[in-house]
Amino acid sequence: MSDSFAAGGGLLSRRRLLGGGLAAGAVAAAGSLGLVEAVRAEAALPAWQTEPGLEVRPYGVPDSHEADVRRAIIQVYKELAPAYSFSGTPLHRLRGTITPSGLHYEVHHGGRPELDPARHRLRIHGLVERPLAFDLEALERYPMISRVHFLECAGNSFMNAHAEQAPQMGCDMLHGLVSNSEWTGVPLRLLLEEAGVRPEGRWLVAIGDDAPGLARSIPMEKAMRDGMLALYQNGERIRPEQGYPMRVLLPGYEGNMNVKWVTALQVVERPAHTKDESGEYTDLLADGKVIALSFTMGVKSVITHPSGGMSMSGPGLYEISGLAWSGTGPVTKVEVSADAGASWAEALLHPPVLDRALVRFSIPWKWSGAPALLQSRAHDGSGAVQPTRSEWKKRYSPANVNHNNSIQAWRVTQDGAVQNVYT
Ligand SMILES: Nc1nc2c(c(=O)[nH]1)N[C@H]1C(S)=C(S)[C@@H](COP(=O)(O)O)O[C@H]1N2
Ligand SMILES: [Mo]
Repeated sequence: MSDSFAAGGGLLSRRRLLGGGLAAGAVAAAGSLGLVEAVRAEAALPAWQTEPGLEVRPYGVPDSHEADVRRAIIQVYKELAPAYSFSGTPLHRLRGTITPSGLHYEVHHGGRPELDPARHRLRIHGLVERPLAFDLEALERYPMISRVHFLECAGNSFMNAHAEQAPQMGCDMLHGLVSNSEWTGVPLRLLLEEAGVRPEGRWLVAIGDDAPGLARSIPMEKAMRDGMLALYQNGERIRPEQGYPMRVLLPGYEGNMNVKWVTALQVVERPAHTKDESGEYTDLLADGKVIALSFTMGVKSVITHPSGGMSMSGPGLYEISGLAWSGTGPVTKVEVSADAGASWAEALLHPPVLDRALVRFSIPWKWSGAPALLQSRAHDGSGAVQPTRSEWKKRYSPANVNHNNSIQAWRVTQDGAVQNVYT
């Protein structure tokens, strides 16, 4: 079978591996086990074959050998404010697209409150006909919807925006502030319609019941279109880290607008310019202007396999795999380059390709063993294309760290190390 290259640097047609006939070489070692050893190995039966297994348990956890698959905790003001923390999903240790709930990324501005679900209330007040308060029991009686959506912190990939030298870190530290879950809850529209929004009520201020009382202004039109009061995450009640017992979910919008532990929705005429939106989440542009309220996350992709900190075990066939997403709609195309951007080949998008959810892409790659530069570039249905790092830097002030959706470059060295580089 001759190789059909799809682009330079050894990229093969994205359909190639699915056709079969190309063993990646990993299984070859098993065949080298001699007959005598094989027989001896069979003779000594391990305990788990001769005795009953362990007792059943009411709630499962990952195997003990997987204990190092965990979130990377980043406390940028560790001394001053340890409760202000980020923890990145180990994207490079996961496959598929759904983030296990225990590994969903976290951003806490003031730590995680421990709320009593029996006492928690969601109030809808302000410019409404009937101010309402809901407890969890009442909300359980409303019709619910389920949607798979990504959530991404506006500050995701900030280290690559910011640091002079490309930081040597893995996907968890660099890009781990994005996760993907199936969220289930009550459409905000149902609750708002019950309260009766007055015509002048064009905005909502959502307020969280944590120490910083994180608050964000949300366009009423967005809340009515596809906003959700999420109560469940991947089938079970939302984790404490994700806002137990309830959070706002605004598909495609920057993470901080998805207010956790939400306790109030105040209907107002115009944006409140809360501390959270007038400070940290204002985007600074190159020309000195700002985007005071920026909502939608840009089109983006990250190669997770191989990625920073990994090492390749010699030349041969590999599958390049990664994740892509856009806050605007479904990803339509991901291209991969293995020759520093000289040529690009289209990767396979693994179904289902959902609206504002993570999608897995892959492409087979025959690594010659020479130094290589791997990059991925995502497109969405609005025609938006992921920018290069220099294009992205041109748009924003050097002080801006939010909304870095620029193309990531991984260098593979001759000895198989994978490093983060700026191009
Ligand atoms: N009440 C409250 N809501 C909050 C936050 C917070 O600190 N307090 N952090 C916000 C930020 S900055 C992000 S990116 C997302 C993170 O959601 P997650 O921790 O479930 O991943 O929640 C947002 N909602
Ligand atoms: Mo965030």
